[in-house]
Amino acid sequence: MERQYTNEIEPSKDRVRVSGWAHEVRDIGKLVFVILRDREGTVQITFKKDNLDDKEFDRAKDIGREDVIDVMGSVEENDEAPNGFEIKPEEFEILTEAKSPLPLEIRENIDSEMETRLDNRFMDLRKKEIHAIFSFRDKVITSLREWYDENEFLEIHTPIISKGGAEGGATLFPVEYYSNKAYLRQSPQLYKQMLMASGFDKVYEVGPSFRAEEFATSRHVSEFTQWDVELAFIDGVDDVMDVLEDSMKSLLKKMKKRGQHELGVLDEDIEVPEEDFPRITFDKARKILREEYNHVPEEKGDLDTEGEKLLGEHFQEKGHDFVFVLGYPNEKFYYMQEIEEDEAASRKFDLLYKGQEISSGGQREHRLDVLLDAMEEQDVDKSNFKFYLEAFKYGMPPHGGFGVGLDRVVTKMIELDNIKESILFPRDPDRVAP
Ligand code: AMO
Repeated sequence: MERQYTNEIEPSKDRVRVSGWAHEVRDIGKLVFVILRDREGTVQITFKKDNLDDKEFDRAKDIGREDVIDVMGSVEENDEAPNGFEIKPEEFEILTEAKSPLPLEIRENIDSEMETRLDNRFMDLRKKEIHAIFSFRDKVITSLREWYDENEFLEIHTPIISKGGAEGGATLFPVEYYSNKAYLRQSPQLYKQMLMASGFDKVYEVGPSFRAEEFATSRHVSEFTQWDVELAFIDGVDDVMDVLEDSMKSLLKKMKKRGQHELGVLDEDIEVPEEDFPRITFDKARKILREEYNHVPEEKGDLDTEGEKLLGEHFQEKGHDFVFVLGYPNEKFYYMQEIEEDEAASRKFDLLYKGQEISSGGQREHRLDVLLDAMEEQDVDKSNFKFYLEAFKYGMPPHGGFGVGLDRVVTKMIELDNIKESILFPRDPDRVAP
């Protein structure tokens, strides 16, 4: 008989088969109540002494918490059962027994330390709230992919093992590559740009990126999932921001509906942006921080975490969860320099969502001579980028793109405290297992 998920069961006299974990077991003499939990929810199984022969009933009494069980029986209405019905078992198996005590308490209302939870992540993931985060995340990916497919972006897969990194040497993870040294990619940046010279026109890639970040914060991890996009024949950086804005709006709209179940479990809601995302310059952002919050970020070329938070608050008060900041000082060779108002700035933008950067991108420098000068100026070792530079010699169209930190998007959408909550098995400087 085919297995059903608990949320597919309806009260009827028909027989059903369910499999899962014994979430709760209550033995009250002539009755044994087991709450069976599977991926989609829970259902009560009621073993009655009167309905089973003695041997079978004794076996039911042996069921322990978190044992894996398989049950076949009829579904009967019972107002006192959690869903208004219960399964009256006719046949059942204990497929595997769970040892006791459990390494982590997973019943509702019992919180455990983050590190204990991550040490026992397989167990932690059995909790319905934690499970909901990952089914929400799955739906986020489906929704974004739908938008990019509908808008004719080609999904690509570029190498994880690479010769150099586009985001600076300090955060590269080295890999022994036969007799040479290679690195885990920091971003698919170089490859997505090269594909613009191959005529791929509009591409996206969802995959892991790695940063040997030295500090541990609630928004950084060493391995994260990037949603990367690149498009060619753009008229300017606004075309790139339009793609990011439209796809984010579509994501939120879809998730408000599609994620209803998970949002209910997590007691969260989603605000779908009605208006366009404000687009302000980096200089304007610094001015708001200075004049309204007396905040001057330590680094000249960035906003810092506190600055982003304050700027987020500033715009949230005006009804905007999202804000683009455009025209960062040029610190990466691949961004096109100078926007009309400020020659010292680049066409790089960040997108902030609820006071946190969730994406960086911009218009790229597609003119080889200008690109080479920028590399020279920024002391970049060109020999590591030979393969990349080749692509600019034989017809590279104007282009731009961005990378979205998918884990940060999920974290912010459902208001999790730490990015690690949105990652199944997170990596940080102190954790490489499980
Ligand atoms: P950037 O380095 O800003 O840009 O990364 C893009 C986005 O990826 C996420 N992110 C991270 N998330 C978690 N932990 C980290 N350590 C981490 N580092 C980055 C953030 C960030 O906004 N090549 C460019 C993109 C481009 O121009 O196309 C890049 O990687 O959400």
